[in-house]
Amino acid sequence: MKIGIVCYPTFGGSGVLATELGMALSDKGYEVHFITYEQPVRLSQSFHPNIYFHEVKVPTYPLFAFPPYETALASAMVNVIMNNKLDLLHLHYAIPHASAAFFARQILKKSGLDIPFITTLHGTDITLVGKDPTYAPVVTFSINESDAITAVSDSLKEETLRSFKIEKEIHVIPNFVDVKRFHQTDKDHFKQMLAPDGERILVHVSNFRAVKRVADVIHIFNNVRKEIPSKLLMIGDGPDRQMSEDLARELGIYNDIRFLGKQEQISEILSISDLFLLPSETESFGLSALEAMACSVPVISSNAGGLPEINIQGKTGYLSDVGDINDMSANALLILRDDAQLKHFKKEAIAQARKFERQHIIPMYEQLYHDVVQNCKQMPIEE
Ligand code: GMT
Repeated sequence: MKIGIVCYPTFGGSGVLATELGMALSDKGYEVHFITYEQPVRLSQSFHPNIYFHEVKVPTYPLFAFPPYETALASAMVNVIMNNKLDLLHLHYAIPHASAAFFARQILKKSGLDIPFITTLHGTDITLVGKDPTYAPVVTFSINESDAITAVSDSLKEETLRSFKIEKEIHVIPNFVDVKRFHQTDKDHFKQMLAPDGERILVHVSNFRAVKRVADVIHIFNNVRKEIPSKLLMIGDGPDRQMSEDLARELGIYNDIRFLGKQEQISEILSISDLFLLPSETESFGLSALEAMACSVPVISSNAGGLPEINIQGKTGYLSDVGDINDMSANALLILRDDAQLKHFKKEAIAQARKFERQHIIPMYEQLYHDVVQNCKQMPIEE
């Protein structure tokens, strides 16, 4: 089967998940065509003979205050589908991918070609951006026009049904992790460099958007650091990075924090970490937390969205109300104070991550692909 994957090519969770999915499918013999404005970051790490990358070019023109990406994307979809005879489009993040796919499909129908599309809802396409009245009518329409809809957690499915008038079933297919790449490896020399006196290492990975509450990360670390020797690794970049660096300086703890920026070898960093912090305002699943758990790192998180579906209270970590920095700090100390306790949480974290191993989850997508392609073949083409 030939599948077109449309996603944001960035370090964000939806793009990472889409890329991991494409790589897993290509390993299973599918031909995968990424259609996006840049090469997806995780794709650049290795060569896959079954994977093609089609760059969406958006020409500028003095008249365009906002170059029409959606139009360029729909045109790219039409060309890639015609040239490569794709069987299916899989869109990650509804905006604007689902409406562009709907448009491309209408164009192709004029040539007697029908191509089904699946929309995977990832998070803020529903919880923040999608609900905005500016986008809501198009988002609702294009989700409903999808041949199948998936959401990455039960929580996101419920929120979608609460916020939009959805006329179709939403299949929950959770995020997954490739434990062959994400597992704890021996990086003691690296740990020695970052924590020379055996300090505990806390870590946060995100795109530093407001929804991630990175200031809470700094405050939690400040509280932990007062009690036990520790270091914090801040991985990623985004709008709130400067603010969090300023806060660290104001609190006088900058020297115990490393702002490492965007990193590709996340599993190596997670391998030396003792605790992952994810105090998000909302989080439909929390792929970064799952990748941390796969590397045996327990998680302190908020209890927002889908996080309770992966982080198990008192087992793989702890969950607190959004913004409850004191509770999160106390929970972090509970895990970090005692070696035996930390070891126990690490064991539970990896056991939980294994439930989301990629070989358990990929077949769910495969089944859906086959059902959707089959249904589409049986339907007459209506313009
Ligand atoms: O919704 C977003 O913020 C976009 C997306 C991204 O590209 O960063 O992240 C979401 O998708 C991930 C993969 O499905 C989930 O694991 C993240 O929890 C989710 N982010 C949020 O809900 C904030």
